[in-house]
Amino acid sequence: MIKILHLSDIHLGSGFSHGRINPATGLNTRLEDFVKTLSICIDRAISEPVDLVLFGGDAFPDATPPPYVHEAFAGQFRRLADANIPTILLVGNHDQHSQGNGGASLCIYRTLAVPGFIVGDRIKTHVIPTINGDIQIITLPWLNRSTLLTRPETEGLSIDEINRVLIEKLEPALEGEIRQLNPKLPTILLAHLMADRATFGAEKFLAVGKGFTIPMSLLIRPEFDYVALGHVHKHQNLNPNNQPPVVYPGSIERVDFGEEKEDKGYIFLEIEKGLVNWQFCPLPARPFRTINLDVSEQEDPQEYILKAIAKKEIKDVVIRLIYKVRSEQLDLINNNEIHELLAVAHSYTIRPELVSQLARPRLPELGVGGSLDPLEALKAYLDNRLDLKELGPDMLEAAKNLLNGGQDEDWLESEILPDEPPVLAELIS
Ligand SMILES: [Mn+2]
Repeated sequence: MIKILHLSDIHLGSGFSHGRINPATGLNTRLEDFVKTLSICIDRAISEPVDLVLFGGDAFPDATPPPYVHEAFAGQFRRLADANIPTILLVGNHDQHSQGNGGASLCIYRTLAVPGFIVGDRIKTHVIPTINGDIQIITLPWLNRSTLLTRPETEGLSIDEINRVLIEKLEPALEGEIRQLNPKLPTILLAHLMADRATFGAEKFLAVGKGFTIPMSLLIRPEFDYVALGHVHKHQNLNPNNQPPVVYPGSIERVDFGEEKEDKGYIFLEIEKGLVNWQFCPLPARPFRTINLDVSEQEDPQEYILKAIAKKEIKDVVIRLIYKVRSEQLDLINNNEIHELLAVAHSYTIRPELVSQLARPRLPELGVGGSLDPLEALKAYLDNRLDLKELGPDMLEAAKNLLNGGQDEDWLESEILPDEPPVLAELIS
């Protein structure tokens, strides 16, 4: 079987705000974290050794990273070249230069003719010879409107329409690659894209209404033994019946707090024609933790905050403390104490959120949020205004009259009632 390591979304050089400068190296600690995690992937590839490394795209936060970040990336991938491990670097959306074509940040590997390295910046099939047999990889980089479409083709079109035209162009291009595949060889589609079934965190669908999504039917094909994806930072297999597996490995380190609850890792797989075993291998990415508190009803907000922090594992963790507080409580908060307690965290931010007096329900019987029946609201108001007791019945009567569109108030109905709300199907199509 052919052994492959599939990793994606390295984003080297991002998330510096969650780190600090390491005085020993002068580098941001988050760059060092990312390099360390990446080196664990490369170590595994070399120690196996694997026959091929597939990188699913998004090497850096953008196409023009500073030279020292570029060098840190190259320093790790160079080890694969030294070990004679073929490597495909696919171009993701973050690798593309906004002005130009192709993968500006990764094309240097082709220009330098790094042995065994392929830059996947176009739709193309690559046959890779390995000691365990040949394998064919179709590369499908991130598509943008200038990849497949000319300007006149997209002029005046909405994002959804462009998405449709893009897929109409992609389908035959991909089909063309599939038709010329060698049916005897194991086959992988390596693609940087948003699949329309991908989810985000708490199973929210990422793709809804965002445009530029690729239908699953283009990915689930009997010709593919494995579909190696990049782009979504949460690890997931989009095709649970595994025929073929359609896998996002996810990012290797947490880029921001949106990834707080996600496991980070890479995929190790063994493949031959018609058979694939794959496994998600967790990486010791630095943990992120949000401490979310509401101290607005606390008598001793300071004590409450300190106790809540003490209960959490914060050593070497990236911490975000958010607490809701009333403005008149601010004098009770001693920031120095909080800073002292958080000092063992890798880094931290503190965000007090002022609870507006107006936002607090003054009539608890009306509840918080939700929609109110105007008459119920008026009744509750009158019940709380003893001075209006005698006027109460008349006011209610007048209000009912108004709401029923009494006398000359016909315009109320036609002007104020909103149009029929759109049905859900329209919202998500
Ligand atoms: Mn991406």
